[in-house]
Amino acid sequence: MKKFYITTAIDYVNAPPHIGHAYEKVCADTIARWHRMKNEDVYFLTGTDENAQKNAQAAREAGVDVKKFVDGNSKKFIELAKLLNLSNNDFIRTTEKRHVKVSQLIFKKLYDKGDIYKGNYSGYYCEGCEAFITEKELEEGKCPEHHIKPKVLKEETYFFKLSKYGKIILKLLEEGLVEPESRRNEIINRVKGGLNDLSVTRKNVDWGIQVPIDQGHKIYVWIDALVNYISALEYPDGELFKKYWPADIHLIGKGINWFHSVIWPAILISCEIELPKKIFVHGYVNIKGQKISKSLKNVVDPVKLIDKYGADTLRYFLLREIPFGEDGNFSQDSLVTRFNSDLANDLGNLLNRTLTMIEKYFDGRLPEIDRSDLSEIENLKSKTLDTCEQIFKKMDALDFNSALKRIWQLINSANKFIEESKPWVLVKQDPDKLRKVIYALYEILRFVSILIWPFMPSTSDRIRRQMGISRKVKEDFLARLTWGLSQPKTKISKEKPIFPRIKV
Ligand code: ME8
Repeated sequence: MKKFYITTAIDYVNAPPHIGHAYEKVCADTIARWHRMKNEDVYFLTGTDENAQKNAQAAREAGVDVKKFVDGNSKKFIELAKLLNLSNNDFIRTTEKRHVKVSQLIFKKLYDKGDIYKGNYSGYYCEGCEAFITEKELEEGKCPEHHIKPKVLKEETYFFKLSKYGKIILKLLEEGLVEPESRRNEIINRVKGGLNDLSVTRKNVDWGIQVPIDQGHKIYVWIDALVNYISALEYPDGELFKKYWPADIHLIGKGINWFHSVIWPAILISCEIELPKKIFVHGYVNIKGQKISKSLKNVVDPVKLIDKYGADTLRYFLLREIPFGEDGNFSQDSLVTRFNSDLANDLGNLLNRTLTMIEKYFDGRLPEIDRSDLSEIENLKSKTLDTCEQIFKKMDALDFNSALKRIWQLINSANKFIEESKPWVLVKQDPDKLRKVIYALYEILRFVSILIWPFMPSTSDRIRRQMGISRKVKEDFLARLTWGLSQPKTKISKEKPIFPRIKV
């Protein structure tokens, strides 16, 4: 069985999760489920980044003990993962012992390799990024990502010899480590400008992981954060590490590309650990074109949206609306518009109409058909199989919104087929054809229930339950995408509409 290891970024716990966090996790879950459907042995990791100074700062501002504060917020991320119906195998918190141990081990390995030396850092530090920032990168004296003035730091520190790895990292990037190409080129250009050694410890801070070779320093948070991808697998001796490493995909947002595409590979090379296969960089969810930020007071709470519209609606909206790799906008108005058109009108109606006809014309059981001549539904069959083929390609390219578009084209052809074949006329004039029409519609719905599973797993379950199919979509379901597997006489059990229209 082919293994597939996918990770997300681990989120800072200086505040509760926002919709951008939900977006990344939903994308990763969709990829994980897609690979499960391909019968691969998937390991999906997510978690929280807890040792950052910005977490400690937020706790101080809230007047709460730092550990209590991060525990409280981390819980909200764990809760969100459940509410979003994520299929993660593990959730790592970087304050856990298992993580601290491996972070210290990696630091020690870098030191033993001769890649760490003591020196003095003097320059800027952006607490939003938790990153050292050069004068050249500032825009009007502020960090371009967080629009805040960086701190001026002058302190003793240990440096990691990042500069030593410039050439090899450039080669890796040119070989395609990072996708999409535009994000890869950004980093290539920066690396060509030369790499500076990186300050990897902080003095005079009391929150963070102890440097193993010097009691007076804490490990710079990005060094420990990146290590989560292997500490969760119990590097170096754990069975999980042996089985799943290297990661097949590190899924991250565009703001943290540098850390993953340059610093992480350098650490791994220094420690003689295999490199991840791909780093996929997604865009941002913006609000009215603006970045989500506390200071702009435009933070959207995904939990409230899930309460109001359901997890699958939010998942569908994010995956359908935002082309993967690009930025996109969120607004409740567009979510409701999509809900009413795509979910209530197109998918909900197709299910409802088809099941109503099975109830009305066939006493609630899928009719038997004469398989010797299926010419009347041949066109629909080939459209369905062709759609599947195209979707497979889109899914492998992580082009979710095109894959969803294709599924919806199929749904709409089925709706059109109802209009054109007029079952209410056939019932009197051509019962034989009616049976075939109904069978074809039911088959398409069965295909749809499988194809939407990576995107909307509970909707898939709900559709299948109403269709009388007891087996839930899981592993190896691609083989079920074969036309004609639906069993005549299957008893359906129609329920209330799955997506009742929202009044605007
Ligand atoms: O960067 N839209 O944590 P984080 C989409 N702890 N994605 C967004 C986003 C938005 N509006 N805002 C943030 C960190 N993200 C580090 C990661 S990994 C070893 C350490 C993405 O809470 C962001 O790019 O700021 C990142 O991938 C993830 O959410 C966590 O962001």
